[in-house]
Amino acid sequence: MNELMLAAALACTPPAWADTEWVRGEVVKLDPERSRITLTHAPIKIVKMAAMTMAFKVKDAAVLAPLKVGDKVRFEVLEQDSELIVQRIEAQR
Ligand SMILES: [Cu+2]
Repeated sequence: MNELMLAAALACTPPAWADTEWVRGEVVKLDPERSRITLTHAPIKIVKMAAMTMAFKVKDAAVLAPLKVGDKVRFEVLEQDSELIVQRIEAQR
């Protein structure tokens, strides 16, 4: 029974790109050497996370290059291996 329910759940999983969400935030710290960024972020619905300040991994450190601390940004986040990965991020100027 459990296996059947799991199979049904997997069949209903939307494609990965549909699991991303644009979130608003502000840059607190940049760590390109470790491909990480610390952001104060608004609530993230897809993972039911309240607003907070936390570090995210970025898919590619190059996305951090145009950013500086204090920038207001919007970013697209995706949950992968129970870690939140920033796919894209752009400053709102
Ligand atoms: Cu968070």
